[in-house]
Amino acid sequence: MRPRLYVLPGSHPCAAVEAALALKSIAYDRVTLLPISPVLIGPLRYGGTTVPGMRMDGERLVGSRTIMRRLDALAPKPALLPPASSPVYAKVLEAELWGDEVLQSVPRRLVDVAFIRRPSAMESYARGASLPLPLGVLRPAMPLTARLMAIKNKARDTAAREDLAALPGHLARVERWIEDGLLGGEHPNAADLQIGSTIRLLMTIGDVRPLVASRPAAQLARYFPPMVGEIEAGVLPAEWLPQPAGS
Ligand SMILES: N[C@@H](CCC(=O)N[C@@H](CS)C(=O)NCC(=O)O)C(=O)O
Repeated sequence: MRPRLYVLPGSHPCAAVEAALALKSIAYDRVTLLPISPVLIGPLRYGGTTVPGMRMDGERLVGSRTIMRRLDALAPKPALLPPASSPVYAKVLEAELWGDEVLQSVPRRLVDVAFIRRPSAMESYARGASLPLPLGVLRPAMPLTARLMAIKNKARDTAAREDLAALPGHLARVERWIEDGLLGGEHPNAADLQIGSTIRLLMTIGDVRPLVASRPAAQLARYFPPMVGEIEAGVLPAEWLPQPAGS
């Protein structure tokens, strides 16, 4: 049976899983949910309250890393992890975990605080998505949706400012892994997909793009098609932004 993948428009862990499915040439059905709805729909459909979620025969899977492991078992080639006997196996898992538990939340919070300031930008991330309701129906609810998303993700202004201050350090960590050959290879591993999907999303935020695009870490976005969605520069307060490297 074809796996059924549950996603949200613009979701970066969903993009990571979709890239893995494409690499492994696994055909699947995508179900696009509306923001906030996974809390209600997810437990029944795939056993969790966040996306990505997956249903395969009777099996329910939730979480990008869990799904990646399952995809490697389902279609071992190309492998998303080095062999367990390899000295870098544990390091790739460590980078993937950090990408999931630390870096992934950064653009989530930044996008949320930006959407509160510019709810109309939400629409751009849904371009081309097969939504359960027409955009015209959803549009009036976007300001409230932005607030609910921010509450769910604990995306307060203070947290967003801390994220921006920490971003150069996060990118430096990614770049050390690239230098060590752990990330950025010709064939992406699970950590490349986890971190690369986050870097790609960061670069859709116009105020953040200059902090990322000129950095070696930006190359990890190349494992993905260009992303739809854009929050124009000037939405985040200028005083929140660290200076781009080299300026
Ligand atoms: N770290 C987990 C969590 C994923 C997560 O929080 N996904 C967000 C979308 S990027 C979500 O489901 N949000 C629920 C909502 O916005 O309603 C993973 O990689 O699967």
